[in-house]
Order: sequence, then C-alpha cells, then structure tokens
Amino acid sequence: MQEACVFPLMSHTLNISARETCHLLDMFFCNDSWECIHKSSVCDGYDHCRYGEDEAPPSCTTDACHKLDMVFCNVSRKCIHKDWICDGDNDCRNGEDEAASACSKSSLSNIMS
Ligand SMILES: [Ca+2]
Ligand SMILES: [Ca+2]
Repeated sequence: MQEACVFPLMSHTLNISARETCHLLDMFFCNDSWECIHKSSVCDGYDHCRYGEDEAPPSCTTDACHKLDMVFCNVSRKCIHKDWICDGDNDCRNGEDEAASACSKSSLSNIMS
C-alpha cells in the first residue's frame, strides 16, 4: 500500500491547500477522504482512497472500466477485475458481482454493462 501523502483533516484552509498540493504533484485527490494517491491507482479495482472515491464515478465510468479490461458495478459504482466475477467474494460493495444473475451469464464481460 502506498501512502504517498496523506493529509490530516485540519482546517478548511489547509484542506484546500492539500487539494492544490495534490494536483501540483500530479496526483489524484480523494474528494471525500482528503488524501492524495498515485494516478495509476485510480480505477484499478482496489480502493485506495479511504471511501473508495478512486473507484467510483466520475473517476471510473463504464467506459473507463472497460478500457482497463475491467467491469463496472452498476449499483456500487466501481471497477472490478473480470476475474472477480462470481469468485465467491463480494467485490462490488453490495455483492452484485456474486449475484445469481452475474454467475449465470456466459459472457462475463457484459454482466454489468
Ligand atoms: Ca484504486
Ligand atoms: Ca467477486
């Protein structure tokens, strides 16, 4: 886990400068958890921001997920790896990747499109 620059919740003024500093460093700013993460960590199927902002729109959309050869959880709004469909673990937050409808489809890439 990379913890490149995690800014503590302090004053509103400091939070704004944290966002600007993050952008100056060409990193992704987590809007809700006020953290900076590497852009390569955005939309990769793993939550890097505390609240998963890097795996949710507007960072990740159906198109963005597909470009990464991943699938988009329509309900929980995040990208997950195709291999995670019906693998026994809930990877979409509400388990839609493990739903009977997902597991019964033959074309996994289109499950949540
Ligand atoms: Ca991520
Ligand atoms: Ca799964």
